[in-house]
Amino acid sequence: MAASLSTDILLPDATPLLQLPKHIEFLAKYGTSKEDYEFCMTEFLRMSGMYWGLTALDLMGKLDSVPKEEVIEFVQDCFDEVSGGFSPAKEHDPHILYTLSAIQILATYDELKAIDTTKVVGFVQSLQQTDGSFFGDKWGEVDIRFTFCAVATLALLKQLDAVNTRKATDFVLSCQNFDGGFGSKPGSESHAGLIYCAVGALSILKEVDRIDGDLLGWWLCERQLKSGGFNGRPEKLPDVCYSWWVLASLSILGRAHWIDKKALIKFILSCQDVSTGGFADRPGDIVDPFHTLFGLGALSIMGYDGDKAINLKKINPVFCMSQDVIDRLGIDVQLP
Ligand code: GRG
Ligand code: ZN
Repeated sequence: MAASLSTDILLPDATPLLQLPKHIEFLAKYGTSKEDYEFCMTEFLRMSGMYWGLTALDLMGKLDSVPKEEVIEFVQDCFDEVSGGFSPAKEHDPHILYTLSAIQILATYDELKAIDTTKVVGFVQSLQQTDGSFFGDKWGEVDIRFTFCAVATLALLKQLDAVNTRKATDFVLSCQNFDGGFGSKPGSESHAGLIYCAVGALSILKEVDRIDGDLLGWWLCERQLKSGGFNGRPEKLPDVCYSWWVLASLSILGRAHWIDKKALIKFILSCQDVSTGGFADRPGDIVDPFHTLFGLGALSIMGYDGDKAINLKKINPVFCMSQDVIDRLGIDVQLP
């Protein structure tokens, strides 16, 4: 366990219980007053914001606490019929990040029929480059995040063969560093979020065996600090979202039991705001749907069930969606 207090935090003395009814209330209310400062400032990522909130609600069995028709209409309004991609909000440009979020939302609602999915497949295809990498959109930025989004979108649509999967695998492997981790592109610094993208993509591509799970597993375990939380790279502060990026990666590698589970649970529970509901990155910070999903997601991977009235559903570590949705679609990825 790596630790130096300058890059760690002290937890409050008392650890709150898991506040599922509060989290449901927080997410169901989020965005209902469209004038809220924070809501306005996050328009550029609205589609992903909806995916985070809806998936968290689904994990708590409360997807019905938001009006489904309004959500589907929003997703349809963000569909660009010309390119086949989705934008984060109306009047914005399509991008692979929001295309995956849109497809995840529709898949969760069992409403993939609400759009022309052949156009979406065409959009993803159009982004693949000759070295196997993917652009995020027409402007040509390359990042391993976009590879994950591309293969995850196609897998959810059961169209993985529409792209060159051998080259996509080669590109992912080319982003691996000497320390066992992965960066955003070849030669870039290892980071837990990007490792999740690499390992998740390899799981979908059924090529997890191409990496050294012990070496990468060790790098990931070293992200756990004395507080119990994980950071995303050495010498950085712990943050609840890394509970997901690190633990989901370890889970895909079959090494989730390598961490101190009790300490991580304590850290995650300490990041709840017990009066407003929701999780923050660290104890006492402002809560948001992003950290709420990834806090609950990590608890679900660990099988944590602190509330008798509401159970957390099982989450799929690759797609970050309820396992029952992945089962309903009959999607098969490589897991231990
Ligand atoms: C479906 C769950 C899901 C994800 C879609 C977009 C995506 C795929 C994954 C994002 C992965 C991620 C969090 C990447 C982070 C990239 C990065 C280099 C962040 C650095 O951020 P800093 O410097 O954070 O603000 P730290 O914690 O390192 O200080
Ligand atoms: Zn975070």
